[in-house]
Amino acid sequence: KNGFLVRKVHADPDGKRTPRGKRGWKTFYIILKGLILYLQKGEYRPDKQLSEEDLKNAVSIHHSLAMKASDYSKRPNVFYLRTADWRVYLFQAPNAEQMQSWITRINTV
Ligand code: I3P
Repeated sequence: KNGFLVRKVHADPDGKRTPRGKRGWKTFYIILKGLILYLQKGEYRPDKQLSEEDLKNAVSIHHSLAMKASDYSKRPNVFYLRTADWRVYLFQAPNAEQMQSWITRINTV
């Protein structure tokens, strides 16, 4: 599954609160391949290679949990992703259907 999502980093490994200055929302083209969520920055092209920075942004979704961010009201269609090493991300989807589709895909790989 691929598509554009807006990401906010909420917690770093071990659940440590992500420091100010690194908590902003950023748009990525997301590619879910196996157990890895690749986050590609910049303009999307089908033939584009993942950059070194894109690989650093990649997230393992092995033993992760995605769920609707019902307590987050500043933006619509936002879901949480909590990873096995207790990072927490917020992702904003373009609509409710896409949000649900990402949650289901992440939780059922
Ligand atoms: C963050 C940015 C986020 C905001 C976050 C800020 O600043 O303004 O949009 O989250 O608030 O810390 P920076 O880009 O300098 O990291 P919200 O959009 O959810 O308000 P937070 O620290 O309360 O999460």
